[in-house]
Amino acid sequence: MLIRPPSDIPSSAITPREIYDDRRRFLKAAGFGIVSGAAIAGGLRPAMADAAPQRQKIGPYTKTRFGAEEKLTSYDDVTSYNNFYEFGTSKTEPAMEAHTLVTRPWMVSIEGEVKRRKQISIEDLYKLAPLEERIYRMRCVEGWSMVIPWVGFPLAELIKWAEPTGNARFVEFISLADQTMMPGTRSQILDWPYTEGLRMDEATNPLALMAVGLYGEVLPNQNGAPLRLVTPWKYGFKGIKSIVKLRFTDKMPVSSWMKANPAEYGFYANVNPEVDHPRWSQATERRIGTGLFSKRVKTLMFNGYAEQVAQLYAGMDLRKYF
Ligand SMILES: Nc1nc2c(c(=O)[nH]1)N[C@H]1C(S)=C(S)[C@@H](COP(=O)(O)O)O[C@H]1N2
Ligand SMILES: [Mo]
Repeated sequence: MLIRPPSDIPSSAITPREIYDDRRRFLKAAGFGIVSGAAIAGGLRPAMADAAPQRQKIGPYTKTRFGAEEKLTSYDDVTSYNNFYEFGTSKTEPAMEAHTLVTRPWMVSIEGEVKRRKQISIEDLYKLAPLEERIYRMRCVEGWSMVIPWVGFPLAELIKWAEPTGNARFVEFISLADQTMMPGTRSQILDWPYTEGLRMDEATNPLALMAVGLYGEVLPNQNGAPLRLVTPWKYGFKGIKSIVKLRFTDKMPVSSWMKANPAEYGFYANVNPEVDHPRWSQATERRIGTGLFSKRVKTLMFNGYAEQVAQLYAGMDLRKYF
């Protein structure tokens, strides 16, 4: 993913969505019926298909004004083309491997510069605020994008509940790093646990969502169950998955990707077609699911959410604060 430019990834490690979909269609036509993505990508191991977790409806939730006009990326693409290094560095591994993640019981620890330094259960988090659907365009730093109907609640509601002190200027987010449930954490590809951060005004922006579901269903493990961050104006790596801790601080947190490669991954990670990644252009993107030879589309400033977030960065040199 972020370690290598897309062109350096051996073709053996890639299953382009379009080829995958063709295989799926072929398998259906051949009478295999509904076969899970895991089974296909793993070479049709029936045991894996059996282990595929049950899909579970989420609700109730409301639809809001946060809906993109664009065509949604298919459920299959959203849930089988993932980045989740705790389950491997390829796009297909998370869907195959993340069934080992146990998401109940699940506690989230609230720490640092807040009045409520507490553990809160995922059940209580669901009760903090009404769930909403938000259709967001998502842009990975690698150059691909999706349109995903998330279900969640504003991060601002969780922050309000936590009651930050006057010293809280940033929020640090920390993922689970369990070597038994997450095979990827047994190798040092990143400095585990995966961590991310937001400035407080970014975190309380109405766009920042704590997602617990997608497509009207409970978040699949590979998408970061049971709780993940979604900040659609930033590159995908800000959207930290399977969160177990929020720490409020007065200092800018150092995220896992900043630690791994500070020249390539900055704290802000705002989508910006004018600031290239040192190893590739960020001017255009490939919308997943639109065909292998479909034209790349122009990437928009702040991923098209400038109206909502540009004021957060007024006066900042976005080449320096990338
Ligand atoms: N804990 C954790 N969170 C993570 C990642 C990861 O490897 N580990 N990958 C990030 C990256 S690079 C992207 S693009 C998005 C992908 O989210 P999706 O698979 O739900 O589309 O998750 C982000 N959150
Ligand atoms: Mo990404």
